[in-house]
Amino acid sequence: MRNMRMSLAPRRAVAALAAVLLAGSVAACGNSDTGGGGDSGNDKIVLGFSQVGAESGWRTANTNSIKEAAAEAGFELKFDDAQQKQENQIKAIRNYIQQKVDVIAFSPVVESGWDTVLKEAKDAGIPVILTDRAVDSADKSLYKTFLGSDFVKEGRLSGEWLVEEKKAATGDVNIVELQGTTGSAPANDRKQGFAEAIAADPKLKVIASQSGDFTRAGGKQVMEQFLKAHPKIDVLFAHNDDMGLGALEAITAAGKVPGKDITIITIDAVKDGMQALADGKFNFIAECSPLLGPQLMELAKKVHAGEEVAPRIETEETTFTQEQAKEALPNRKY
Ligand code: GZL
Repeated sequence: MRNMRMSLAPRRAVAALAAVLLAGSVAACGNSDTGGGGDSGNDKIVLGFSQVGAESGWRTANTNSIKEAAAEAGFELKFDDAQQKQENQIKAIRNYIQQKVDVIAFSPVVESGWDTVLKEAKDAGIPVILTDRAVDSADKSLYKTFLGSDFVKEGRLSGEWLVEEKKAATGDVNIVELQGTTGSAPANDRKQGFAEAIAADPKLKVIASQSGDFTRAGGKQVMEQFLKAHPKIDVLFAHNDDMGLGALEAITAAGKVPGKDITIITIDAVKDGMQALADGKFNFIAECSPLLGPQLMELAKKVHAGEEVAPRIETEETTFTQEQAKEALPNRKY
């Protein structure tokens, strides 16, 4: 009998050990900081991303950075292009909530109108990360963090360069401004920063300011209107390279020399903009980095694991003159 018991005992011990190991492995899978998988059932972190659209070279570089970084991090990425429409972004975020993704990230096309859908995500227990653009929600608990640029600083650096560039000018310096998408954080903030900086010199006057929606077509169309309405334009301040590049076509068609007859300042520093700067068609660019992918994935891992993250993480950026663009161009990643 004892032998029987003895013969039974090892089997029971093995069964008990197997049960413990099995329980441990299940627990590890469910709680691992890289586990998750939402409804997809796999153990990858599932990130739902709503992108503004594909309106500019900056946006294309930003999308590439996010997709490449998600693949590198082993995430399952659900990606939606909202074609610059807020209702499409809200629809995408609601889809991600229904699919029970692990983390939601998005670049809000405009600052306002997000509280309802962000509260739905919060009630569903899904952390949200803002990338690139900010929202004006008073309730900061609706998202975990903001990763992106200081747009006011980009506008301010642009204005400060112009103040220095035109300090010896006599008489009024007439400026036209191509604003980004109406209601967007970069448009609001760049306009604010630029205006604050040029207030240092009363000669510098913004005689016209209108949205070109961050696109080349928009920049060309609005610049054509500016040129028809204003015989003396000394400076163009465009909130992004793409609108500046569109404006180049209108300026040359009007028989003026860009970079000489009209001083051109833009923001982003994407390859085509840097080429125009190196070629002397632009005069100054304030950089706005689109390469947010790797930092976004690190943040997504942390918020998914329930770790605290800083409420705002700003990207490192610089500025370029024509000479600096010539030096930097060969090594530009985007
Ligand atoms: C800025 C980004 C802006 C770029 C534009 O972070 O939101 O949107 O400056 C892009 O080129 O369209």
